Amino acid sequence: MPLARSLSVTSLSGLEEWDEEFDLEDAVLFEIAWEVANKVGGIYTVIQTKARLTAEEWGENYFLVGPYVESNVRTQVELIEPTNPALKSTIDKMNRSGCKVYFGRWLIEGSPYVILIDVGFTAWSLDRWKSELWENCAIGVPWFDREANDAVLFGFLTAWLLGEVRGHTPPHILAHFHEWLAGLGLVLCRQRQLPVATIFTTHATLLGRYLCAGNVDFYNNLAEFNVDKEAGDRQIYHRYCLERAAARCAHVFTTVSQITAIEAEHLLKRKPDIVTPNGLNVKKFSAMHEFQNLHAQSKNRIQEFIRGHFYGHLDFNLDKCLFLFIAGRYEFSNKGADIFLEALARLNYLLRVNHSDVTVIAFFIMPARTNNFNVETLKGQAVRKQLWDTAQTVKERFGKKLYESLLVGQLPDVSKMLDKEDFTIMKRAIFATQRQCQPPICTHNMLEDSSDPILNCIRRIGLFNSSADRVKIIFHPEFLSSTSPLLPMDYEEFVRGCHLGVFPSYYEPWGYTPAECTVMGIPSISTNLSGFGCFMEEHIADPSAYGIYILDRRYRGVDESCNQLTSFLFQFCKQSRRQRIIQRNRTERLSDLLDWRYLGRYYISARHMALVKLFDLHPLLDASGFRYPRPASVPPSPALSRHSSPHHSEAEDNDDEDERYDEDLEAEKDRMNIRQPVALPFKNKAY
Ligand code: G6P
Ligand code: 1S3
Repeated sequence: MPLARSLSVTSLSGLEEWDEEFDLEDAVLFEIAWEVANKVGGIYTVIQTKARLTAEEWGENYFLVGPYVESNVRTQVELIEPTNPALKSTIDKMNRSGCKVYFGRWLIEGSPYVILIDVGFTAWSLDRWKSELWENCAIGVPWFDREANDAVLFGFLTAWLLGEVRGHTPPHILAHFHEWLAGLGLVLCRQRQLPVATIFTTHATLLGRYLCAGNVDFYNNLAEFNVDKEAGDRQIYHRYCLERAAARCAHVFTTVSQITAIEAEHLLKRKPDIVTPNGLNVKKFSAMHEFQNLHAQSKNRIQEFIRGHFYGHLDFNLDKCLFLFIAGRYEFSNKGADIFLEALARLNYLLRVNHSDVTVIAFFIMPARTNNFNVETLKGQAVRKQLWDTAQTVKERFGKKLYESLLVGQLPDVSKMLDKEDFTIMKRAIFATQRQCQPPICTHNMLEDSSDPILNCIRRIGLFNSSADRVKIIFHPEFLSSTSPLLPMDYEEFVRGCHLGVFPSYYEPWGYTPAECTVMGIPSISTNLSGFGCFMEEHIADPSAYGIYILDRRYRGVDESCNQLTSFLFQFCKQSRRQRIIQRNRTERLSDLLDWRYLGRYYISARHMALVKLFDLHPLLDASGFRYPRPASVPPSPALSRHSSPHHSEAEDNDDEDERYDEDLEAEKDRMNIRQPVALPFKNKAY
C-alpha cells in the first residue's frame, strides 16, 4: 500500500479557496446504505446518481456497502474477486467465519465497487447481537420487527467489515452511513472506538414521517413533541433509538434539506452540521430543441393511451388537452394527493364556468395493492387498436383502388373509392366503441377499493370522467413500465410527455419528483415544506418564472393552500402553447443547479469535516452557493407590472432578451464552475 499522499484543494469553485497542502495517508471511502443496488425509494436514486461523481473523485478507493439481494445482483451487479488485498483478506476472513460477503461492480454509471452482505445468512447471530446491543447501547429490538432485525444484522456486519479492514492496513477510513437502517454500523464503530471518521445522513426522520401522516400540526409543534412518548405510542421506539443514536454518534451529521435540518434538530436532538441536498446525473442535449422534441414524441404516446381509455367519450380536443401528474410513494396526505384532488375539483369548476376549451387529465401514479389491470381499461386499448387496424385496412383498399385508377390514366371517382364492404367494416368498428359506462378512473382492480383514500376522495368530490367535466382523472396504482400492456412507457418518457408535475407534499424532506421534472424541462409545483421547494426558493430569484411553482403550505391553512394550488393550475391552463414552450426552455435551464457536479460539493464538504474532526486535519470548506437571477424577460420590480409567467406578447418581445440572458447566465455558471467537475480531493489510486 502506498504510504502518504499530498492533498491540495485549491479550485473548488463556489467554495472558499483552500490552498493549504497537507499530507494525508491514504483514505478510503465506504458509503453504506440499505438501498445500495437495492431499489426501495429515494435513497437508491441518491446513491445511484451520485456514484459516477464519487467514483471519479475517489477512484479505486470508493466502496459502496449494501445488502445482498439475489434478484438485484442478477440484474445489476457483476461479481468479481476483490481488487485490493486488504479488502480481499477482510472478505475472506468474514466468509470463513460464517458470513456471506460478496464483492462486485455495480453496473451503473461510474461502475463503483460494491460489497454486498447477505444478512439472512448470518441470522443465527441475531439474538447474540441483540443482547450485545442491549448491554452496550441499551437499545432493545423486538423479535417481530423484521426491518429492525435486518438493521441489527446489517449494522453488526458492516461494523465487523470496517473493523477488519482497519485491522489490515492503517488508512484513513471514512464511512458514510445513510438512514436509520444502516445507522447501527456507525454506532458500533463509535462504541468500539474504531478510528473511522463517520458521517450519518438522514433522508427523513422516522418520527416526522409518522407524525405527519397522522392528523398533527407538525411544523407548528416541532419543539413541543415528547419524542420518546410519540415514538413509543407508534411502536417505533426501538427504530427511533437506532436513528437517534446514529445521528448523535456521527462525527458529521447531515440531512437533505434545511427543513429536515430543523425537524432533525427537534426530533433527533442534533442540529445537522451541513445540509447535503440531493442532485441528479444531468444529461444535457447538444441542441435545446431536442428535449422539446422528446416532449412532443412522448406526449403523442400518452395521447394514444387517452384515445383508448376514453373510447366512446372522446368528446374533447386532444390538442387542447393538458397532462398533469403526481407520482411517488402512496402516502395520501404526506405527498399532497389530498389537496391535489380538492384543487382539481375547484379547477374543474373554474374551467366550466369560464367555458374553457382546455381539458385537463390528471394522472395519479402511486402504487397500491391490486390484482392486475381491470377489464374495462384493457378493453379500451384493444378497441383503440381495432380502430387503428380498421383504418389501416380501409386505407390499403383505398390506396389500391387509387393506384389502379392512376395506372389506367384516370383520375379516381372519389364517390366510388369506398365500397359497401368498406362501410360495413367501419360501421362494425364504430359500434364496438359504444360504451354504457364512463371511462374508468382506476386502471387496476384495487384490493382495498372501498377504503382507498384516493378513490374515496374522488367519490366525495364527484369527478367521474363525465363528459361535462373539464378535469378527468386516471389513477394508475402501479409504477410505470415500458413493458406494460396498457401504457408502455417508462417513468422518464411519461414525465417528458406531461405538461406539469404536481407535488403538493406536506412531508417531503427533499422530493426527487419535481427535481426530475426540472432536468427534463417540465414545470412542476412543489411546496415550501419540501426540501426541493425551499432549495429552489433560496437559489432562484423568481422561481415561478422558470416553471417552478412553490405552494405555501407553511404559513397558510389547508383551504388557503388549496386555493393557491387551484390558482396555479388555472393560470397554467390559460397559457398558450408558445408560452408553455418558452416556459419549458426556462425550466430546463435550471438543470445545472440540480446536477451532482454542482451539488456534490456539499458531500465533499461533509467528508472533509469528518476527516478534520477525527484525524485533526484543519482546512474547512464553506459550501456557499449560487443564485439564479430572474429571467431577462421578467422585470426586476413589480412596479413594471409584468407577469412572472411568460405571456404571449411579452414572450415574443423578449426572445432576444432571453438570449442575452442566456449568455449572462452561462457566464455566471462558468464563473461558479457549475458545469465543471469539482476538483478531486484525493488522487485516484488504490491503497
Ligand atoms: C414541443 C415541440 C413542438 C410542439 C410542442 C407542444 O415544443 O417541439 O413541436 O408543438 O412541444 O407543446 P405543448 O405544451 O402543447 O405540449
Ligand atoms: C426520502 O424518500 P421518501 O420519498 O420516503 O428520501 C429521498 C432521498 O433523499 C427524499 O427525496 C424524499 O423526500 C424522502 O421521502
